[in-house]
Amino acid sequence: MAPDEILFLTSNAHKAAEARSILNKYGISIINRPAKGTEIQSDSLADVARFCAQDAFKRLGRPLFVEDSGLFIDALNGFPGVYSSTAYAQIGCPGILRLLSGLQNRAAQFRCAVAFIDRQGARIFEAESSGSISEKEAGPSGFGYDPIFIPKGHEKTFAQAPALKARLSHRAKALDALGRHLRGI
Ligand code: ITT
Repeated sequence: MAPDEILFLTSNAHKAAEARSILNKYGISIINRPAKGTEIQSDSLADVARFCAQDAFKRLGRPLFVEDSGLFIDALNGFPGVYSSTAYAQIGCPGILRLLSGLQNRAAQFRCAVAFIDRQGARIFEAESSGSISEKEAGPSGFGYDPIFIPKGHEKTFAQAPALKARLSHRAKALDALGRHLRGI
C-alpha cells in the first residue's frame, strides 16, 4: 500500500516542483523539507542518495526520499558529475561552455539516483537523459544546467522546452519508476 504523502528532502525548490508534478500522476503528494542531511563524498550518486535517505529515516521515521543528480560531460571525463552543484555555484553555465570551447565532442548525460526509504528498507531508482551541450545558453525555464543541455534527437535546450524536460529528464524517469513501484504497477 503506497503512502499518499511522502517527504522529499531537498534544498532545491526546482527539484521539488518537478517531483511534485511527476508523482501527482500517481496520486502521491509530496511534502518538501529543505534539510537533506549528511551528504557523503562518493563517485556514486546512488551511494550518496542511499546514505542520505537512511540517515534521515533514522531521525524522522517516516517514508521519504532524497535525490542526487548531476551532469556528466564526456569530453571532461564526466565532470562536473557528482560535483555539479558546487561547479554550478563556482563557474555556472558560462564556465562549462568555456571548458568545452573548440571541442567537437559535446556529448553529455544528466543522471539521477532517487533513494526511497520506508520500514521495508531503501530502494534506489536510477535514470539518465542523454544529449549534448549547446554552443550557447538558451531558454528561460528550469534551473542549473538546463540552458545548455539539449536532449538527444532534439534541437532545443531543456530551458527552452520544459514540456520536453518533463517527459525526458533523468528526474522524470527515476520518479516515474518510484511512482510505479509505490503503486505496484
Ligand atoms: P539537494 O542536494 O538539496 O537535493 P542540490 O541542487 O544541491 O539540492 P544535488 O546535490 O543533487 O542537488 O546537485 C545536483 C546539481 O546538478 C544541481 O544543483 C544542478 O546544478 C545540476 N542538476 C541536476 N539536475 C538538473 C536538472 O534537471 N537541470 C539542470 N541542472 C541539474
